[in-house]
Amino acid sequence: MKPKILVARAVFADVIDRLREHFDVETNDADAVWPKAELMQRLRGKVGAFTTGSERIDVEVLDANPQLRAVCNMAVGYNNFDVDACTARGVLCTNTPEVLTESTADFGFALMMAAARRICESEHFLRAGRWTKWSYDMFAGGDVHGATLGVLGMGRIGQAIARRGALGFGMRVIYHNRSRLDPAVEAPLRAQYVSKEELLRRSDHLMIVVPYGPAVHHAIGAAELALMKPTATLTNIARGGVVDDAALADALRERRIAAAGLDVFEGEPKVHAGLLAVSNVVLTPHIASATEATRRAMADLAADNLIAALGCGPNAGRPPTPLNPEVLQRRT
Ligand code: 8YV
Repeated sequence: MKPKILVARAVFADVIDRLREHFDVETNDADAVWPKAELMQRLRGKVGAFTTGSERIDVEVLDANPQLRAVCNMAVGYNNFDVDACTARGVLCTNTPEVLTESTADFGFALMMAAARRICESEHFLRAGRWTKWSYDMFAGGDVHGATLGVLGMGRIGQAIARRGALGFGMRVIYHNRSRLDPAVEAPLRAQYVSKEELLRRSDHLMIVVPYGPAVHHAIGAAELALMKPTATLTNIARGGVVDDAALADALRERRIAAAGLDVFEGEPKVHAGLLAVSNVVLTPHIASATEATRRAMADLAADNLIAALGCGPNAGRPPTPLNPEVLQRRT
């Protein structure tokens, strides 16, 4: 009998077929976001789960399913996993780093440019039939080229955005991170490490790419927004919760910063009413990694991880991107 797994959201059919070669697979053909009780119930008897950011794997879920051996996220972010609780129970966690870096960086840059150059705001104006004449200051925004790009969270995606800014757009790059990068990594990006306060004060375009965790909850709130230039933009492609959305909506409404580009939200898919009410923000539904090729690569990597984590396939026991490899060492 094949081991049982759960694929918690709809995904490419050929990826499911590949999983079926090794496992007895329960799928979610309706692509519903299951409430926690239903997720726990569907996990009964499953040794592995293919998950996305929508499925929270916490102590309650784990304790209701002590047979679980691996949870494999189709996402680089893994704040939906309680990794420590998984490790304590011998459950391997994996994510999908690298494969989405460039697509996500492209999207972050596009959001920043759309916010700075007021692309969505002006498009809505045109579609509403309000364009009757050219004016010297119509939708005048801020320049991106030659401006100061501030990156909060200089991991893989932050570095890919910095590269676009420095090499493609002649931007000065400043960044803040838990720790300073090796100067050999900074040099080709022409990136300067600064304090968080200096980052906020100097950035013309602030890019939030820091992974979410309790330590960065509301890392950008009213006090931080108050340090920013009135001409600055803020782009968040990290996670909802890093930015205090209510405080950001106030700052945008009162034009204390010029504009924002947001792909992630606190409590998404709900979006704060204050953000929906202002025109100087570009809002997208968590699609920064959404290119056909990248979503395929993410799904393939999550499946590779699950197959290997459960001791199948050519890499049995050696999943490519484990988050808690100590679980594997304990298994040998
Ligand atoms: C995913 C993401 O699309 O990888 C991440 O961390 O935020 C996105 O690329 C989303 O989390 C669905 O799993």
